Amino acid sequence: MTAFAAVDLGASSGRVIVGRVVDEGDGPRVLLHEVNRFPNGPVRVPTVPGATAGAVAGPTRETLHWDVLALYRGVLDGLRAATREVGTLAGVGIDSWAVDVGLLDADGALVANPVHYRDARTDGIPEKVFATVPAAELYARTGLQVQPFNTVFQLVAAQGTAALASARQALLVPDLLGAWLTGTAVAEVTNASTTGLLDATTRTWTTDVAERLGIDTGLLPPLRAPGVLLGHVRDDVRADLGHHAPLPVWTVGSHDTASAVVAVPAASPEFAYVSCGTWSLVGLELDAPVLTEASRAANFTNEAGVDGTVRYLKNVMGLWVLQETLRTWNDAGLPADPPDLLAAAAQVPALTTVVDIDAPDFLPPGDMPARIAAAAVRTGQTPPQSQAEVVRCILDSLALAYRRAVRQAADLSGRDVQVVHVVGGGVRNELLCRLTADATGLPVVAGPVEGAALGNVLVQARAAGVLHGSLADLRAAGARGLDLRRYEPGGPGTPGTPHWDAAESRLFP
Ligand code: LFR
Repeated sequence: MTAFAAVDLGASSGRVIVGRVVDEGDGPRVLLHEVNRFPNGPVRVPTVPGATAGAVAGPTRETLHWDVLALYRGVLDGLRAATREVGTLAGVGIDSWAVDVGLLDADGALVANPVHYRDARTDGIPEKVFATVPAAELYARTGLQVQPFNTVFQLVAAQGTAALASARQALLVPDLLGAWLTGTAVAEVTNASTTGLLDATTRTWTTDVAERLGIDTGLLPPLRAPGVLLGHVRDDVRADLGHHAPLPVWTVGSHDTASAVVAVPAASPEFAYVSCGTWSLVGLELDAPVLTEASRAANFTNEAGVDGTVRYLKNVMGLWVLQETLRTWNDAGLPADPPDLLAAAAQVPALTTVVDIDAPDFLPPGDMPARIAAAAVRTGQTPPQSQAEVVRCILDSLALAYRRAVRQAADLSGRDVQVVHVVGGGVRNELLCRLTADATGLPVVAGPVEGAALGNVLVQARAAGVLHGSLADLRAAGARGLDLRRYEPGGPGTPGTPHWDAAESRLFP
């Protein structure tokens, strides 16, 4: 038995998970055990007027930040717990959400807490960038979807700030934590592909584009592929963890979605996936990017996957809308128990109200039920009234968005799709899985829940020489012993595929 620690940081919680690779004669498989879970979330912080003595105070601004030091503590606590549990770890791998960076100054010290991708500082920035580098040119180079939070837009938004002026290096969140553990600063390529500064074909930095946008290319660290040695945990940290042997840190698909896609238990290439957590990432795994104008118009992204694959996908707003809805109700003193609400939502007639769940209104934190009501009114529908109706509207709208994304991805890439794999927290949402099968008209295979952590461990295990072979071999090891559930279109409580056709043409004429 060999054990690895997967650090998987999500938008609402961070986790450290021990993955044991075991083989009882029927081939290797991975057993996961969570050893630490800690909360994560945005912290809204104001600037303080007059922070510079003698300066004329500007208007106070508020910025959404991540509390990255609390995350680092959670990671260290988790690695300590993992060491207590298994004695000696064969490695550590780190993945998290994408795009956000920590800036380091000339001393290598963190300048400020990373800004959260849901902060409004990038409002209007994409348009400003496109005036210098046209959107079509950027897409042809980077293959990246336009999301206001892409790192390139964040760096342009930060121009003129004291923080950026003092920055010498910009590290994506997993790379920042990896640098703190090992002292080695790199940009792991799957996550680097979400910056808007990586060439989709050559997988090198587009330094010429950065220069045209006035971005200091010195901020961009050397690139590293997933599945290599980053370095060893520094001796002082290792002593503090109680880990006696040298402790390697391996690069993995440090973009959580890249790790989740590694863990998709697909048996043939003709699959689509929904990596379903705070976001739902819906798409295909391809061998080469799709950089056509039609693909750009549909805002599909070509993010880098493990082993040179391309994650051709669309960001669907995801369970975030449900999470924020529950938070809004909770703050208002209304019942907000997910199992009860989901059971009630299952009783609501399907497709009564559907909204474009990917509309920009749903991106920032806030009162989602009010935004859903406004979206319903805008499209000539009756807003959902009861809490159950609101939840049902969210789930129907998500399933409709998954259906559109799967079909568009297949059309734009020419890939045939036979099955939809749902991985991540959404696996637990039976109603959503049923609706997804019905909406797409395809069987849904749900599992694993901890997709990103499993993919993280699989890539580490191969780097360490414990597993061998291709991505397909890793997937087979990951799938062995998983408890997968299959849903067919036309399941109980679903309206049938023709009703989704009608809803789609009503909402997206
Ligand atoms: C999912 C995810 C998405 C990315 C979004 C923001 O956790 O990594 O893939 O678009 O978060 O970083």
